[in-house]
Amino acid sequence: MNSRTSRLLLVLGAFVGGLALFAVAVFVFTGRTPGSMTLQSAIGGPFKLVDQNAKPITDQDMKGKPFLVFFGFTHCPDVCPTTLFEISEVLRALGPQAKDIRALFISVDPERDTPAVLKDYLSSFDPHLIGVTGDAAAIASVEKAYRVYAKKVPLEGGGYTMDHTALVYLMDKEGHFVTPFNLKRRPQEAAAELKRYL
Ligand SMILES: [Cu+2]
Repeated sequence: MNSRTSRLLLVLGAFVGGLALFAVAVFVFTGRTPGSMTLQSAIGGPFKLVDQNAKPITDQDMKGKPFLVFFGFTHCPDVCPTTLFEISEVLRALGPQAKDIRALFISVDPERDTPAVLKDYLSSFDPHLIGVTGDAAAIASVEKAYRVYAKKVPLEGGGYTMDHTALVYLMDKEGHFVTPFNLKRRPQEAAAELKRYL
């Protein structure tokens, strides 16, 4: 396993560990297993950003349709393109119903990922994908809301890459977190799960 992969696993582990701790804490403090409401409200929330056409996009625009959220950056060498490809396959498997859900790719690298850069990058993937960016403060705030870890890592010889949480979040019509969305299965199966939240 290279250091990059192990770092990503660490990030994933920290996230899952954090959720488990949260669930345990709720259990200890209240003496009952957390209801869906408490876990749902732990992830997600308001945001004010812009899409790949430089149009404003907020959490209010997400109301009424379930949506997927994935945080990443266009310079990502492997995880992001793979994930966006997998999401594209699921959207394709949804057929005409792809218009009834939304899939957001939120940049953790707003310095380089301008709307124009996102638009160009996403032209390689399913057209239903929505690229999202914003100023540093707005991105930091949405990362916090989704409990996303993202950190700049300098590269030898200049430039930088980003370490980041690589989970895909499934959110329901009301914008509540449902579950991390599993893409490691047949696109038809993943699409069938999404249809249950329409
Ligand atoms: Cu990435």
